[in-house]
Amino acid sequence: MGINITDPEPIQFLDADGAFAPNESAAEYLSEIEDLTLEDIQGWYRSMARSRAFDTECTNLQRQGQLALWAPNLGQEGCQAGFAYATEPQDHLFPTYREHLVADVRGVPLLDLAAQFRGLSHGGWDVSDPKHGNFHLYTVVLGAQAQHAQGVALSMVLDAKRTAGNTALDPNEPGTPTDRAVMCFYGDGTTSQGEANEALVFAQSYQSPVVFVVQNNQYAISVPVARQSRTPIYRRALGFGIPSVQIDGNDALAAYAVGRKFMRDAREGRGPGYIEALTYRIGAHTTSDDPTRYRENEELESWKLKDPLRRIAGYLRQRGVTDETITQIDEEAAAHARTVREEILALPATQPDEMFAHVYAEPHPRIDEQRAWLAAYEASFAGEETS
Ligand SMILES: Cc1ncc(C[n+]2csc(CCOP(=O)(O)OP(=O)(O)O)c2C)c(N)n1
Ligand SMILES: [Mg+2]
Repeated sequence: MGINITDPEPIQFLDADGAFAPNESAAEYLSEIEDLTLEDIQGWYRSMARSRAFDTECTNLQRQGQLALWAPNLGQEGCQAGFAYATEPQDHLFPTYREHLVADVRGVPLLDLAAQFRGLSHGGWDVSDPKHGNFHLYTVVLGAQAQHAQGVALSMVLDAKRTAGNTALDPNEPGTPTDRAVMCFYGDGTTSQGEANEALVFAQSYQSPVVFVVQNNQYAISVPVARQSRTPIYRRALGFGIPSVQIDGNDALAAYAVGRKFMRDAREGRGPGYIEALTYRIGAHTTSDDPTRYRENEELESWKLKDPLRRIAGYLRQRGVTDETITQIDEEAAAHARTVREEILALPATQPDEMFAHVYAEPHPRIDEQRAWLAAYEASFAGEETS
């Protein structure tokens, strides 16, 4: 037995070829893109091309043993660009482990991302450094960042209240304008996690300025989204009383327009929002995964036709940007990725022993035991060729 709700069409501005053809669902967001210039959108394309070239390099570097693991974002660049550019400098962003484009836009050096996947750093980057654009650390524990994001959003409410001389936190009062807000990313599979749902309870109760962005890339590793939910994911948030919409996630304009509106609403004290972006992970879940084991080639090919880069490039061409300009942007992106590749190759080798150093402040017998085991294991290879 189903619930009788008619789902509106996912919000879309551009068709698959990049023609500007906003659908009915997009109508109320049209004003959000009024101030955008062609240069702005060309800048988005630059970020998308940069991200794709970097992603391809990192996938290859993992195959060459230079990175321990890589989580590709190939295919998800459209919504990542739109959402990244929809945020303001003072906003805070909480990623999963796949928002490489967003990290780049906010100022996190791509080398820092790669170093983490090489096993060289425990956290990644210094979030308190203003250069890193309030882009928080990658989170592999699914859904944990939803609670962190909601907590930081709630702290923004408390700060605003304190400034106004009112420290009471009353769930019955309307939201508080905060001037800044939080964007929290997670995937379709993560919407089933307890923590992701608990964060929605708190966000709604306290009208926290947080926008949850679900990149529905159709899979949680090998589990298709239909196994997570028999109804569209965006509806989950409606059950919590949180405004929620579904967008074409390969349409950067749609992500920008909706992201901008929801983030502004959050900053103005109108509470949390939830956006489901329908996209597709063209690459593997991570370099440890073989997607041919669980998805059909036809499905992959059909999504490649909706490539977000091709779509924005098509839009730019229709607005008069020349093929030469597009090619030049692509070449700059490839050159940039080669530079990062050289930097990655120059990084020091990992020191596996270091992983035990920061587990506890004090020495611990279990950790000592594991360290000793690793040392003995490594010693067992002594004298072997390691090339
Ligand atoms: C709490 C927790 N459970 C399980 C895992 C193992 N795991 C890593 S990624 C993943 C799938 C996540 O899927 P989704 O939320 O759709 O994000 P995507 O990787 O597709 O971007 C799982 C189950 C984990 N990292 N954390
Ligand atoms: Mg997924």
